[in-house]
Amino acid sequence: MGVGVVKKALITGVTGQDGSYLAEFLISKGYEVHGLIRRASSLNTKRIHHLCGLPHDQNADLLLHYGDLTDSSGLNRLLEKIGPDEIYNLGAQSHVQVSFEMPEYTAEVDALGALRLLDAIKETGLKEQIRFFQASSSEIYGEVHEIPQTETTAFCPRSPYGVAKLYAYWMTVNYRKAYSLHASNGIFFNHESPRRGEMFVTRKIAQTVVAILRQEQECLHIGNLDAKRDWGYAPEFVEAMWLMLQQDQPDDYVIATGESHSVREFIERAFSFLGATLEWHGTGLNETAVIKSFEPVFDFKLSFKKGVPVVRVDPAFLRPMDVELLMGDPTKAKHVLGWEPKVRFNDLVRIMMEAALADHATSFQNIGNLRFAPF
Ligand code: NAP
Ligand code: G4F
Repeated sequence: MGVGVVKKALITGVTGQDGSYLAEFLISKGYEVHGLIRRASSLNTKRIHHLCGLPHDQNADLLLHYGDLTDSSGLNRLLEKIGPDEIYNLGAQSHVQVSFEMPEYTAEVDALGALRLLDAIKETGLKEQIRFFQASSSEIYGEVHEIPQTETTAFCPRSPYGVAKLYAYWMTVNYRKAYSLHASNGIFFNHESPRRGEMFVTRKIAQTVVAILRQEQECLHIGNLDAKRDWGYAPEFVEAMWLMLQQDQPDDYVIATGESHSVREFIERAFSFLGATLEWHGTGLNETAVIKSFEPVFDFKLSFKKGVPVVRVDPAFLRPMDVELLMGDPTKAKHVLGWEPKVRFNDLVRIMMEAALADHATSFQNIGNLRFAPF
């Protein structure tokens, strides 16, 4: 590519948490950024609204195209039309619990969606030009075989989502080897932010804890308290995606913090951010927590009802199978990409809680607690 030529990137999943941060990042690097969005009955663009401009605006930072990962002909047309230099495949049915309810659809989008893009690249004649990033997931490790997990740890997924992502992982490797595509997998461990969907546990906890201490909600209904996750900060993770595509050689990388904490620890730290400590009672489905002490650290009114459980285990949020412990080793990413996480667990909880307090001007009662029929 000659000096001064603007690089073009296509992002699937641009309306999601990572897609929105990646779009901002690539725009800041001077890319022409295109995003794939699904048609929805109401607007699904709140995370990227600030990048979109008006319909007649030729100079909008982000150019949107309707499409879907289940629609090969649309994807093929889009590649021909845009002629991207880099494709970031972030689109997915990304909720693990939902994947147990919609296994076939999850495979259609998360597994075959990646294949459709890889094959479109191979068939368009742009194979020499396009570099491809696949948003792989630590869910592909599933059952714990090794701690911490590295690029060489065995895969043993424990959800339809994990299985679908593993198919996409291997297809990416296969297209790289068979057709010399510049195609890389980022094996991303959990990463969070104020833009995280409300149905994921960190955002749900942060928002609900604020609602409880403002007496707008009585209790946090939660699933597996003892699952451990390696939680990082999403804006840092999108930079790793870009770094992978700037390498001469495509490869696969673990992107993680190297720390692991339980859902229980996240809850305790979220309450303690507002000055409350918890006392746990019972076990299993009967486990609850009440507030043991409360010393307000903010000058606005916060309070709670004494002796009333503020956390309850609820079977509606338990999965048929869960991944018990994820902890990634990002050494390869550090050495090859020069990528390192900066935001650690305590900072992350603070970021999520500060955002929940700020959000609170708009109502979010019971979000993340939508009740569906139990399994
Ligand atoms: P997210 O917030 O749930 O965003 C998912 C995106 O995919 C949304 O833009 C969604 O569009 C889009 N999408 C869903 N179905 C689609 C379809 N059929 N065709 C086209 N687009 C579709 O997810 P995220 O947290 O940003 O994660 C980004 C990617 O990284 C995902 O592939 C996820 O599986 C993977 N990942 C995430 C994490 C994490 O901790 N965040 C960790 C490992 C891997 P709508 O807005 O219209 O729903
Ligand atoms: O926040 P979660 O739903 O994230 P999960 O299942 O780890 O998946 C996320 O990270 C993956 C990377 O490892 C991504 F590939 C995937 O797309 C997604 O972004 O749940 C985290 C843990 C789980 O063990 C879950 O069982 O929290 C536990 N949990 C306990 N109570 C809950 C709840 N999870 C949710 N969503 N809601 C609960 O009430």
